[in-house]
Amino acid sequence: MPATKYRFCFGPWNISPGQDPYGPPTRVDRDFDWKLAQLKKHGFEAMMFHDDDAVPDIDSKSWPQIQKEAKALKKRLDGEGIAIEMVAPRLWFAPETIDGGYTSNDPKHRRYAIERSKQSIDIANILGTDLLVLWLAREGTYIREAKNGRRAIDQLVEAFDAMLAHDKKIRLAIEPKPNEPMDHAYLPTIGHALAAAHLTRDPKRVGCVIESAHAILAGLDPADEIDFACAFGKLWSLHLNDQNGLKYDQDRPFGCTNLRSAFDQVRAVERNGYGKRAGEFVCFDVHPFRTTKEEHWMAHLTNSRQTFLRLVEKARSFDEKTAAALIKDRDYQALDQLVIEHLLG
Ligand code: GLO
Ligand code: MG
Repeated sequence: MPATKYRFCFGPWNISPGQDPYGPPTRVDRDFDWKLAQLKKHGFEAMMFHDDDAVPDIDSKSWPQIQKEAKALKKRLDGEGIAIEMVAPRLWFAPETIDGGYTSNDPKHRRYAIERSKQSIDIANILGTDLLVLWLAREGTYIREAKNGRRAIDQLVEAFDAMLAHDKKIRLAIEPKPNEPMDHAYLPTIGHALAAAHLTRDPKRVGCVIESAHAILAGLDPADEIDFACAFGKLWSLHLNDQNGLKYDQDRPFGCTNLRSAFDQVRAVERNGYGKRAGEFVCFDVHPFRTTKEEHWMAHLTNSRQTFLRLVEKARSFDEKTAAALIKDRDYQALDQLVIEHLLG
């Protein structure tokens, strides 16, 4: 089988201006045109979009207006030869989603979340992608007793069902994350997401997105998460990045903290053939450090891409024969060193 020729992607939010909960931006934010130009210049082939990245101030606009702007964006990106990887309803900014979207205790707010998700599906149709990513940011609670965990699963499934019914072709890719912004999330891992898929009206159209940092925050190995999702044919997008331990979600450059784990993720991607099918991109959900100067603003993305490609070479040149012999002999001590020498060499 021919080797995968990987194609790369990021979202406009990945060129972020540096604010954190303790301080303001450190770089002057740039407009969409600049970000698109950077994406092209650095050899990325696709962009991911929140619904309000595609149509800013979306809640203040009528559907005809939203449609008009989405169509103009599609025309623009087609003209530039840039694919749209997915659309994601940004359900964590609006006043209606303070207590969560699909699992809010207020029925009006749950309705808002579902209607906005359906609208995102209509936008995805205009933008020519069948993938709706659901990062369930506020589907959890800070106070466990404030919500009913059993009812929350029913509400999530009800919301997924409404989306699946709204469009016969749309695929939902759940992006689990165990915490942040919430204390605990209701679908914290890929196992939870894929199990919930089976409660929906059309499990075939519910899959997942794996983000390296989210797996690490759940105490899991991102490479194992990739293999697990692929065993179900459910890895529909991939957010590679890195994370230094159990802290806030760091979205560090891919491989910058744990090169060996990054190597293992690339091996998992390679052995499962992720990236071969149309619409499969390697996305980097990374942010620049707050200290990054404007002139180095793309480095976290270009470095992630370069590290990924270097690790593809490493995965392809790994001495599989020797590794197989060591595995047969149960000499995992030598196998361990074989990997280290290969990465160092
Ligand atoms: C945050 C998530 C976020 C999503 C994005 C797409 O932790 O990783 O960046 O990937 O909003 O839905
Ligand atoms: Mg992500």
